[in-house]
Amino acid sequence: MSDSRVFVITGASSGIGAATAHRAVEAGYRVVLGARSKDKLDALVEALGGASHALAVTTDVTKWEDNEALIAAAQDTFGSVDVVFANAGFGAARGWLNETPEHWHDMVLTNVLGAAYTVRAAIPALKATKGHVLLTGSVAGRKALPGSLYSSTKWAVTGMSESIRQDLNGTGVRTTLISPGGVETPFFDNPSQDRLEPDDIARAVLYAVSQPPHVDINEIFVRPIAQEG
Ligand code: NJP
Repeated sequence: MSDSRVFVITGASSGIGAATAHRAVEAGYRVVLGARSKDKLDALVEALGGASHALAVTTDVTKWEDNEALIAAAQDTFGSVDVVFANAGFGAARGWLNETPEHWHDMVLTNVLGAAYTVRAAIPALKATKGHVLLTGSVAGRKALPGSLYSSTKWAVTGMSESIRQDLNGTGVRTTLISPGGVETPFFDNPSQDRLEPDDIARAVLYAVSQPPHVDINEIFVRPIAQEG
């Protein structure tokens, strides 16, 4: 794989996004890291080998102009955009009365509109490179979880991924939905040994992007071996 290929990741400051950045650099990509936490992104750039391998761009995916700036920074600094991983997102307490309306507001905007904005901003660049779109869905986007608006947002991402795939059909751009089960990340407040590691998902992402150009892995669904639901 050429080392000129460029991999943009949102939600890159921790968990699945950060683990994917490590695997992408290992595979020869240069990575562009988007999230709101500048300090974490700067530390990750250092851990990935510095400015020749990685670029940090402070990004709030709910803001359209931040998504435009993320893609522009990737093109200006590294020359192209080959992969975009719309991964930023977070959850909420289950139960229709158990979370604040403000938290719901921010979660829906981040998980749904944020992902749509990131892909929208990237499409012209991806068409030019016959690149690859990946979105982080969830097991919760394949089965309804009780009292979970989070689950509803991930059902939206499941549908969004297929909508994007059909919209880009024939352009050479590939689309992959990554649907994880439980992964041990800051997503959860309580630690558990029964979950996947972020690197387990990162390897799935790299599997999808490393296929020959005529192969489009449309969805990868990964659960830990002990997950019931
Ligand atoms: O969690 P975490 P994961 N704009 O908390 C960022 C899905 N998922 O890796 O902005 C830009 O380590 C946040 O950064 P910061 C999950 O729904 C997970 O597990 O600096 N970025 C951080 O980098 C999500 O879509 C599990 O606070 C924003 C990242 O998002 C994806 O996996 C299971 C942002 C979250 O990283 C990654 O989550 C599953 C914004 N407005 C799906 N808001 C699981 N862990 O079990 C947040 O099925 N971020």
